[in-house]
Amino acid sequence: LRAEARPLVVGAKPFTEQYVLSRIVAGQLERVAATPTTTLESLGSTVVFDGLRSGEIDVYVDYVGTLRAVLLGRTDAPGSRAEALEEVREALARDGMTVAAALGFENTYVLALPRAQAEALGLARIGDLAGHAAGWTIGGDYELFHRPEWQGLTATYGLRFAEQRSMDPSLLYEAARTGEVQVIAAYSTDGRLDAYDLTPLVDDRAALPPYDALVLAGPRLVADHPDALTALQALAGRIDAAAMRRMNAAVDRDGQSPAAVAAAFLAELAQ
Ligand code: PBE
Repeated sequence: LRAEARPLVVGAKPFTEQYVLSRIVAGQLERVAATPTTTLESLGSTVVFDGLRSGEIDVYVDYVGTLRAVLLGRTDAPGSRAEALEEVREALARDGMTVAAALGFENTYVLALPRAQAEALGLARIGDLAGHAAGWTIGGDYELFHRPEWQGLTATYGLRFAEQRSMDPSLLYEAARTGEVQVIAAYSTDGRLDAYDLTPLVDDRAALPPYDALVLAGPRLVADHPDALTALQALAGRIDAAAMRRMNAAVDRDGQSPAAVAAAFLAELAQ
């Protein structure tokens, strides 16, 4: 079998933005580079990165802060956005991987709560939670409470919640609405922050790293598929935070499929 005969494998983590972006990546590879693809979905951050490094996965989207903390084991605060990206780039290159494109937005964790509650209690910054956390439950995805960033965040602000509840990220917003949890660790590009009228609390001590979204290419794609790499590079800077939030909302609020949202994006990109 020639190397080109195996389709390129596109990976995705288990949330809406990843479903949309993996289809954008796959569509771009098929349309521009005429490369067949298959998709492996719903993988955790560690599994999908290990898959990229070992060659089981050829391309997926990850975030600078995630790569730096979870995969490179860095827990200190990065000097700047550019430095964090550079550290990640160098570490990837050592293992034959490359950053094909920075998409143009970041998706950070953001602590948020219903606006009425935030206003009633006068909460605007993460530090303002200090007097409430001991009696509150916080909801988060399946990774956050085990991640170095959570240790850093809670240490920086001296927060200890009564309970940390992990759940599918798509359930967080409803849990905040019903009061099952008092605060959630949402994603900043999620369309439901607005749809559910949630107030994001400001990380004024910069406890969280930057989370710029990167299209990562694995060793086999880098070595054997120059056309595919060029096709991915064309995505650089093409999605800002507002555009990503709109695409996420089209799925989560309006019920469109990730495939339809990706197709509409690619049609516009091709013009
Ligand atoms: N994030 C925030 C997480 C999920 C949302 C992008 C930092 C991640 O996948 O690493």
